[in-house]
Amino acid sequence: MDRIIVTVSGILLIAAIYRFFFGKRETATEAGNALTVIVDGGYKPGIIRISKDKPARLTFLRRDPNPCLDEVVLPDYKIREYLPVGKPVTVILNPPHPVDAKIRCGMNMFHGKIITDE
Ligand SMILES: [Cu+2]
Repeated sequence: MDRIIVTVSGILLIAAIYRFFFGKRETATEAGNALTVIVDGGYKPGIIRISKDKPARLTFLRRDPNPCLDEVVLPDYKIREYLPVGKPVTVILNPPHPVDAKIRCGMNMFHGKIITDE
């Protein structure tokens, strides 16, 4: 019996480790026409999928007073916006969209990502 428990917990542990390193950490959230991104210890959702040929409207709502998150930068769109705490800020991303666009804070410490539909 003990041996079974050890074997089973061993297998579960290996599965957990495998998932940690190789599993998809976060799936993309479809933005549709508009999406609100919560800025709180990072960007939530962290991976946003937008339509290839359509403008996308992203509203950043900052809840985190950490000064690190004062600004949101979308370098691929040449956008840099100040985010007051609790006040939503909307940016419009116009096509052509880069395949993989970055979202980051002003100091390049927090990151998110925008990907496009094929
Ligand atoms: Cu920062």
